Amino acid sequence: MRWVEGCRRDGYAVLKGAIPPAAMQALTAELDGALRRSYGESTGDQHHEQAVLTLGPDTPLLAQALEQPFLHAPAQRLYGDDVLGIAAYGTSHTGDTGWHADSPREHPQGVKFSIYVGPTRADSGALRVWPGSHRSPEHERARAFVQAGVPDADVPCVVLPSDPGDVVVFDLRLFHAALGGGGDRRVINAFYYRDPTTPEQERLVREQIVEDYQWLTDKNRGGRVFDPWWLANAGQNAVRARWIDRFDALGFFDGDAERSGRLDAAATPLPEDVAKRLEGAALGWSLVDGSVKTELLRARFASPEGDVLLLVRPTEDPHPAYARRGSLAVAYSTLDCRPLTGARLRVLDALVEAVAGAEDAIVAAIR
Ligand SMILES: O=C(O)CCC(=O)C(=O)O
Repeated sequence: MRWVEGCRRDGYAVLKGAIPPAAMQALTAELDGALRRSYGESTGDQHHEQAVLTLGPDTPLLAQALEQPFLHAPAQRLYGDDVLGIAAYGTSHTGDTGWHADSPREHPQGVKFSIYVGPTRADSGALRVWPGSHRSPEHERARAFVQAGVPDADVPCVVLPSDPGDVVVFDLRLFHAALGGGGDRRVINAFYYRDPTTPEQERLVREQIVEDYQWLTDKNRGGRVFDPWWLANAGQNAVRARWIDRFDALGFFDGDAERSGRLDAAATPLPEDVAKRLEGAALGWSLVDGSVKTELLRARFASPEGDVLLLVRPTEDPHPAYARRGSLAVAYSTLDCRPLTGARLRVLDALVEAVAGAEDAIVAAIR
């Protein structure tokens, strides 16, 4: 069976030797440099990943990778010629990455390409996946299983060992993990979305992209996802030019005042009274920072259970990932890859309840 059919059915594929050794060496050197510039010589803590966006002039090869045939062509085979290249970033993982899916949603449909720059095996951080969990009802079955607190190593899976130059392809809805990885497991990542075709799909893509970019900029310590250099597209790459036009049409840049020119859409820091109410409600957590704009409050909290980014919208938002609390819809995104099960899940859910206690102040802020 061709890999494309396998990937559609099972949610994953490994493209062996897709990147020639010389290109791999150059990409790896860029990744190493970017991680060093951002984090110094230290590797991540246990359970905490380092991440750098790679769409800027400091990493020109990685920035172009999204539109180069070695990644773009497989993405086109999966989702058609108009597939959208959404982001490129590098990571260094330390320790195990627990079971999770990168997206719980059916839209946008998307795929991630992960290129491990060192060899990985079952006992050294190879990606492992739950085949078929990118589709319902297997997705829900896998979710219930991993959230029931089964040890990570006992979750039924297929292990995907890889060598430098291999591209591990997996659907954003597929449950995956990496165990036994030790320190500093470096990965070049790219992800793509199927171009939405209906107004409803466009809306879902727009919503998701706001969260993706927020997540990426948070991981990247505040850097911009689309570096002005990438947007300037000095080399006039036709694929990139089409993506930028499409991103504009879809409203991806709405949260970016500078890019979109829509300054009224920009977020402002949390008003002091809202920050106080949140801090008072979420005892045991410290509010790191936050912002508000129309229909969206973001607040980042720190606790011994890790950092978490909370997104609060009005309750009319039908997004399935949001919990409804009174007139609010609340979602959170953890900022590390520790498993979201058992006690940790309960503590994070309790944070949602606590924050919902400041409902009136939040509603006033995002109105
Ligand atoms: O290598 C790893 O730690 C897994 C990475 C992962 O889960 C991801 O990229 O979503």
